Amino acid sequence: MQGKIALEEHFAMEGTVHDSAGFAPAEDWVELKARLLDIHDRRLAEMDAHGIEMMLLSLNAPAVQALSDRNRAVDLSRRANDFLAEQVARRPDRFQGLAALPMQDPDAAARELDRCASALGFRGALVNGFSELAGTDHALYYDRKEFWPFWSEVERLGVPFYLHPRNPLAKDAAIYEGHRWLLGPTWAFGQETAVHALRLMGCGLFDAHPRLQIILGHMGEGLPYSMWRVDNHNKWMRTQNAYPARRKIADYFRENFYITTSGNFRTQALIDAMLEIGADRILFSTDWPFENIDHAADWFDTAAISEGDRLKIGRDNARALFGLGDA
Ligand code: GRE
Ligand code: ZN
Repeated sequence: MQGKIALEEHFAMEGTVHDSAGFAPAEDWVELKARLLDIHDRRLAEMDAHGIEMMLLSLNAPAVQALSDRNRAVDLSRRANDFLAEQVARRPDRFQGLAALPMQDPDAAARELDRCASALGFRGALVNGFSELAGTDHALYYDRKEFWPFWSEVERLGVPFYLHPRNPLAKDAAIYEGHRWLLGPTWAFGQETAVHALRLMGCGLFDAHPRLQIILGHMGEGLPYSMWRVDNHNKWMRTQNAYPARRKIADYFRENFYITTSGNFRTQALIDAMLEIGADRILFSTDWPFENIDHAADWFDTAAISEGDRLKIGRDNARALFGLGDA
């Protein structure tokens, strides 16, 4: 399929690229690093070769979210977003931006999102999971009340928020002890991000802000496959889930979430997602440079789905969600 739009597509700056070093064996790091630091050469050639017209770019992980100093988080976000805006300005027909945000300071994050959406023309934000903050030894998840004014601003601006994975803090990762292969994209990324998304759904955020739209990668981080069980376990018991939100979790999933195909190039999983969240809320993505563009595109272009659904997932849903026009 020609004209695809992809939106979990990462770049790095010299100051953040080392955050990705632990995710490649030494012999592949040279390649991964070069891919992360490139925007206009290899990346564009890969896009041309595989029918990707547009990438929405975002900073690598965990970057801003791992800076426990609030001021450094604010500073890195600004620098990354200014850098990205310059890159986008060189090829606005092929690249658009998603903002990095200093969630360690919710007011500053709201202001930075406003600046990115208004002054820089970015299409939304991509945040790498929970944030760390000096003075607290725990992960800050965004269902906490101090983030609700931030969410109010996201809703007002009408831009999507991509909740991207990161690994759990070491103190929360006992289950992976002695099994480090389960960290990262194998399993821990999905577990971490799915629980964060469920916290957002259960806390009542979407009752207060029904127009918020959250994007999850990796075919929904396992949530489509488990959505029925979340709401329907132990049905005979008089009390099931006790949470502040008013509606079933699946209602929020279907109305306040989109998912992408990033790094999960499997037709069986896509069809399950289509049956749970619907083809209107699934968006093509690759997860370059961690995944290969040819692996993503060759799979998607020939996946056994209808051509109408392919056009929606490959391009039209993203156009509508991000206001990318009909060019
Ligand atoms: C990502 O950000 O998408 C990512 C990493 C590390 C390994 C795999 C991966 O940051 O997809
Ligand atoms: Zn990613």
